[in-house]
Amino acid sequence: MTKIKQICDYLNQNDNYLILMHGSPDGDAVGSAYALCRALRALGKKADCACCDPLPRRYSYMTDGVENTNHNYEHILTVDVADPKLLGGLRKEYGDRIEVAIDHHASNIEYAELSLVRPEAAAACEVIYDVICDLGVAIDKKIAECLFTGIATDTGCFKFSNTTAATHRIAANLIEKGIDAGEINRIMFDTKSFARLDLERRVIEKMEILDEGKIAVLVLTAEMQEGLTPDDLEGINALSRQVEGVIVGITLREKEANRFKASVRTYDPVDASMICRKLGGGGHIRAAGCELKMPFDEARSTILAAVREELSK
Ligand SMILES: [Mn+2]
Repeated sequence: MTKIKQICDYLNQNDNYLILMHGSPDGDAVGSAYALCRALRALGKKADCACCDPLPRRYSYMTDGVENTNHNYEHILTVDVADPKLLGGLRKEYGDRIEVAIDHHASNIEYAELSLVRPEAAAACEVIYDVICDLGVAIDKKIAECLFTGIATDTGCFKFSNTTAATHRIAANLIEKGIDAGEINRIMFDTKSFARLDLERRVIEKMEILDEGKIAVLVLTAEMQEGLTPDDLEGINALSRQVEGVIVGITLREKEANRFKASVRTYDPVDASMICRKLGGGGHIRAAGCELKMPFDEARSTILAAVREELSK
C-alpha cells in the first residue's frame, strides 16, 4: 500500500485530531494545517490546529471560521514539521504522541509512526493537496486559499528553484476554485508595515559583506526587535541574499541573552542544510537554520566558520 493510501485510511478510520504546526509559523505551516483541518471537518471529523506561537494576523483569512473546539484529542498529526524540536512549547505535551507527519523537508527525521515526506514538493501544501484529493474531499474556496498560500509563500511567489511544473499545475487547479490569487499574493508579498520597512533600513545599515562579496551577514539584536510583531520580522533574512554576488546570506537573530537563531540562505552550489546540520540545526538546501547558545561574537565566528568550510568545498 502506498504511504498516501495508508495516511488516508488512517484519517478515515480515526477521529479527534489535533494538527500541529512548527513555531514561528509561515504561510505553508498555517496553510497546510488549516487546509487539512477544514478537509477533516468536511469529512465529519473533529479536528483542531495548534502552534506554540501566535499566528501572524495576515493569515487570518485562512483561520477564520475554524475556531478550536478543544475536544479530547486522540490523534496527533503534524504538517510541515521536520523535527519535533520545532514544536517548541507543544513538544512536551505531544512530542511523543505524533502518529502522522506530512512534510516536504528532506531533513525530516521520521519521528512519526507514519510519515509522508516528499522532498520534491515545493511546499507541504502540495502534499496536503494530494492527501485531500485522495480523501475524496471536494476542495472548496477556503481550502484552496489555504493551499495556494502555502505554495505561494514557500516558493517565494513561484520564483524559487523549488517551483516545478507540478507546483504550477496544483496552483492552477486551486485558482479554478475561485480564489483571488492576486489578492493573496498582494497580502503575502507586496504589503509591509511601516515598522517592517524601518527595520529593513536598520538591518541594511548594519549589514556586513564579506569574502569578496560572497557572504552577507545581517544582525537583529533584541533591541532592534523591540515592539515588532512576528509579522514585521518574517522573512527579513531574505534581504541578505538580494545583494548582487552574495551566495550565502546569514541572519543572526538574538532570541535572548547569549542565544541566537542563525538563518542561512544560499544560492547554488552551497547547501544551507549542510552548514546548519553541522551546528545542530537543519532545513532545506537553500534555506536552513540553527540555534547558537553563545555570546554574539562567538555566534558570528561559529556560523561564519561553518559557511566558509562549505564554501571552500
Ligand atoms: Mn514548508
